[in-house]
Amino acid sequence: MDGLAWLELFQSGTKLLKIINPVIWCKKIQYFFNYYCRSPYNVLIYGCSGAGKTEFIRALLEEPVTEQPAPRTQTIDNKKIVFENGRKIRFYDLPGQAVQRRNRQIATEKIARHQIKGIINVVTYGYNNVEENEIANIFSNDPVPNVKESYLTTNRNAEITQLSEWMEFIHNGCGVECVITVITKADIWNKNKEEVMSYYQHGQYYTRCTEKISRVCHTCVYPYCSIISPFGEKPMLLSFSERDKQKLHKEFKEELFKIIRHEY
Ligand SMILES: Nc1nc2c(ncn2[C@@H]2O[C@H](COP(=O)(O)OP(=O)(O)O)[C@@H](O)[C@H]2O)c(=O)[nH]1
Ligand SMILES: [Mg+2]
Repeated sequence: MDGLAWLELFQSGTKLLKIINPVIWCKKIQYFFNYYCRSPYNVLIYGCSGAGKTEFIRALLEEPVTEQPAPRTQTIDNKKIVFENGRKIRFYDLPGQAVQRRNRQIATEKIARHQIKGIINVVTYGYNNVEENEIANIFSNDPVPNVKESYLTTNRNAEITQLSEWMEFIHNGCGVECVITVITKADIWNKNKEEVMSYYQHGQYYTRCTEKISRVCHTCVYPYCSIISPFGEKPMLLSFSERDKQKLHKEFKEELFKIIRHEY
């Protein structure tokens, strides 16, 4: 064979390799197997009413922002995220109001039946949704409206109280592999970032929750922001940008991907 024929043979060979690229095919097979043969990684989303659970799932799934805030969740909704390798996480959005305790119990029973792999507890450092009739009472009259400490403390205590609904189910062999605390509404509390992170990573929340369950499952705390929006419709000093929001989103998604691959 002359040189030209060798060159043609080589070029056809590389073309063929591109078509049957083993790396691409391995990835396709892996995706197919994960998507169709492996069950989703089920995650329960806890948090008080107005903490931002529904908005958090929407933001995480990169769904568009709706014109009106989501109505109060009354039933157990579920939504799925699919990763690039075909693994799925199914999120159960639980209603947060005190009167919905029975509905949350139905979901919690799934833990006892070993159907739940993860828990996400959505917290806000006390910045739960504020009803219109409460607005007048919760802001102090500083030059810039500030939320009263007493209001935040009451809501933080409610966060702690709600922990008991699911924490007793977290024990060796229960099947729950990780508990993630998501401190959402970072746009609102970012000015007090150190204080907020410290409360959840080392303070009262840590001693009442994370410290107790970290012996039996992976635990972590992540800041998050689903939407940049003023609290109680009052103007606020903004120390948080759209870029900060996207950075937190990216970091959190990467963490989730690691968790389902047990890379922790
Ligand atoms: N500023 C701000 N507001 C948020 C954020 N996430 C949720 N909210 C607001 O908090 C309120 C309650 O959110 P929602 O998701 O319905 O709470 P849920 O009851 O826990 O499901 C809504 O008015 C949301 O727009 C956030 O990251 N930042
Ligand atoms: Mg909701």
